[in-house]
Amino acid sequence: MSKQAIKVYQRPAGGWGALKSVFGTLREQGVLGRGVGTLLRANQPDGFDCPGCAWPDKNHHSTFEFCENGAKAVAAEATERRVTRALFEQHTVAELAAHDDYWLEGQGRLTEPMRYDPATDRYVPTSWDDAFAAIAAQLNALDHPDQALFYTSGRTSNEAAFLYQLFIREFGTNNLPDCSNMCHEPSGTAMKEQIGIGKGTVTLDDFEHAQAIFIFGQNPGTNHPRMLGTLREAAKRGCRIVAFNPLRERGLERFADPQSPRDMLSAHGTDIASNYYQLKIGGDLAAVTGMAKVVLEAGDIDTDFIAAHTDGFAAYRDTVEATPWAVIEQESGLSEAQLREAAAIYIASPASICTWGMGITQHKHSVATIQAIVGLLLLKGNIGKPGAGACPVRGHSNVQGDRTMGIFERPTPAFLQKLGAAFDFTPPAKHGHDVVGAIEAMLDGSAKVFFAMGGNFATATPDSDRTQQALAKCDLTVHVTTKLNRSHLVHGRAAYILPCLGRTEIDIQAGRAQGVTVEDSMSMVHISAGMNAPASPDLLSEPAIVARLAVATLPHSKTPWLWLIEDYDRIRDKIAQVIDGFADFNRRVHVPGGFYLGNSARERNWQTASGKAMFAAHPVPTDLPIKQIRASHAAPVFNLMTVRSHDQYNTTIYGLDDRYRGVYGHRRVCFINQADLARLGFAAGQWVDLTSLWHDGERSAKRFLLVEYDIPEGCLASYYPETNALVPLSSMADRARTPASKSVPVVLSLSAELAAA
Ligand SMILES: Nc1nc2c(c(=O)[nH]1)N[C@H]1C(S)=C(S)[C@@H](COP(=O)(O)OP(=O)(O)OC[C@H]3O[C@@H](n4cnc5c(=O)[nH]c(N)nc54)[C@H](O)[C@@H]3O)O[C@H]1N2
Ligand SMILES: Nc1nc2c(c(=O)[nH]1)N[C@H]1C(S)=C(S)[C@@H](COP(=O)(O)OP(=O)(O)OC[C@H]3O[C@@H](n4cnc5c(=O)[nH]c(N)nc54)[C@H](O)[C@@H]3O)O[C@H]1N2
Ligand SMILES: [Mo]
Repeated sequence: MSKQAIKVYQRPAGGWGALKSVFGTLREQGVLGRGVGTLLRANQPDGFDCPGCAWPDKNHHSTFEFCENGAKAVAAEATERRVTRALFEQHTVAELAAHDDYWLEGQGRLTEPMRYDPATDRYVPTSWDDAFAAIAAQLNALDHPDQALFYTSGRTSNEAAFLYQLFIREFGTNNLPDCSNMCHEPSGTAMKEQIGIGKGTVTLDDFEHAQAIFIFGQNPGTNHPRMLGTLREAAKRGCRIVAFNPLRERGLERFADPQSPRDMLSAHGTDIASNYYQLKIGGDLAAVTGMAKVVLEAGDIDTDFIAAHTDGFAAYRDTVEATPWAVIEQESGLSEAQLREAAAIYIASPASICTWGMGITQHKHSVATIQAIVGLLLLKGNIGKPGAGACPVRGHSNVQGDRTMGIFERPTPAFLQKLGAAFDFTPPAKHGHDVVGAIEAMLDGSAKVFFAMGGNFATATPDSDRTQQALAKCDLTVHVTTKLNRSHLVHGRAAYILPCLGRTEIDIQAGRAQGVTVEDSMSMVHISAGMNAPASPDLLSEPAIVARLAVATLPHSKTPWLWLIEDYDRIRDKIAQVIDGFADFNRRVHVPGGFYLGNSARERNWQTASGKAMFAAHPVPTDLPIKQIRASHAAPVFNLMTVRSHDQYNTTIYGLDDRYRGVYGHRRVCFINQADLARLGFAAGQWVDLTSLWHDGERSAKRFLLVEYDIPEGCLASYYPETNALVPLSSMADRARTPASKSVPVVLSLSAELAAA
């Protein structure tokens, strides 16, 4: 280990460190000059939507909003580096697969369609027409359309997503797994049932009026850096910000806004969280139950709201009141005094927002936890009034829009009916596979074709070894993509790489530049138009790829596919016909700043089974898998959460540092509490293997550097995706089926070669 591998970061999030990092990235991608120009067009009314996160921006026409990680996402797409046929001539697929993901990403943008040639184990150039004809022939040769799976990652535009789901349903299946299945699926499941809509109820304006903001299981300093600007403004006007997180994430502690001279001149920045609770992994349901107990005890509830707008209150109250403090303290890892303090802030605040991220959704009990958070909000009528509401902070920049467009394996009959009527066909009614179901279907041979619109399925999904076996069993794998990644190398018998335009690039159809649309985390829909020349003249746009594949696959389709993509306004007119909330889409989206889709719960219009908002009674679970496994094991079993470092975008690795957590030059690290190190007789700086324990067997991931860290005892943190091999396929959220990648039961052992040395 080099001396500089671990070094405590003293500075605030943002600030000079962020500026330095942006210019380093632009230089590395060879786009220092053009890159700055490109960045200045991010999130501007005539520019493109930042391909980073889904955090909204003020009316989409503010001054340039600085964000280090958005800049990295833009630079990665606008890079000067290119993958040409030469790379594939030089390397067999087996040789490419021997490189790590950082190297694959570093090769740059793909430039022409490629076909896998089994005779030479190489990808070889092919024409678009040949590729579409061959893929269509294989799709049409299946015994049933349900033997094909069509994955979507959340960068895909509304227009592409709408055409894609239409193509898939005309083809005859609802097998539409998407990245949301691994992400905010529990938020949708919980909120749809409870308040009648699976989306956040707040807008950015609410953050200007909230008196308290509670942030659960989210690391905005890295994953939604523009949220820090919003939080900084809130903190400065006296809003209380309360964080629940096993780690002390720097961005939640303090932030220096690069646009504020005062922040930049101070070594400290602006304080963000006034209260920081380092709870145990998975302890949020217990913590929120504790807070609700205090609120109920104080009687400080909105009885008018509860009477008029909710049901289930009595059973909820009984469940909360019956939960003993001993259980709450034990399961949350926080003291009664700490939870009373947090509850006092909630009680004193006339308008509160709760936000959450993957620290909440990727657990077995995630749906119950989210319903408990929303329950806490309902107690004081904190939904549907200014400055208050529920805010699941989405990941990918258009993951929410893709769902709105029908990327969903369980569509409602009403949606299918409208889609069928608009395009004169009968969509399939049978529900399709989600991500975990798709992997199982490939493993058991019932699915034979895997098609991906973006993403990196082989690496992003749980149980990497089994997922990769699953993909390798397919007859055909196809990836629409911008960059080379592992999923292209873990391929079926036949395989295609179809390179597409990115969001920063000009998309010309029938001689005219086209714009696409996206929906952010707060239901704002706006237009996005690229301004860079395409990375290669041989790229097609995602809508064009879908349309041409549809023409090749569906000879009897009544949809005018090629006419639709000549002018994306035509696609939007169809969206307006099918999707609720999109009436007059073209006119509304061309207004600078776009438009708000609206949110029924925000209007206190509860589209639930009972017509009211629902209090859900969820006892604090005391029998989670980690507990059962601990009970049957002699060695200390840890609860591992798999998180993002500062230098990655999901499976895309930008660099090897995690600056705010003080890690440099390493990704295979394991954060551990000092007392646990002592208990194991291990020391920081040693290398360990991680073995996860599950009822169907053990899984291991080798060689992680132990880093002593301020994390609760019994808890560990490591980076995703290096640890995905440890996540059992069957370990997932109840009801939402999201892989439980924030609670993996593991044991540690010293790495073999080093133990011997
Ligand atoms: N730069 C960058 N931006 C991104 C992404 C990226 O990879 N890079 N990914 C995008 C995507 S798809 C998504 S979904 C979002 C993800 O954004 P986040 O939700 O912030 O993602 P994670 O890094 O997984 O961080 C989870 C946080 O939850 C905490 N945590 C873990 N377990 C628990 C728990 O049980 N309880 C509590 N209270 N906290 C817990 C962790 O310490 C960590 O701070 O970001 C999006 N934006
Ligand atoms: N252990 C563990 N596993 C996790 C998570 C975790 O926290 N822990 N998080 C989960 C979450 S929240 C998510 S969202 C998933 C993410 O899963 P995915 O969305 O499948 O993965 P990404 O890494 O975001 O996909 C990156 C790839 O997308 C392609 N790409 C980039 N831009 C474009 C574009 O404009 N068009 C097209 N067609 N392709 C493009 C590039 O080839 C790039 O390599 O991972 C999940 N997996
Ligand atoms: Mo995500």
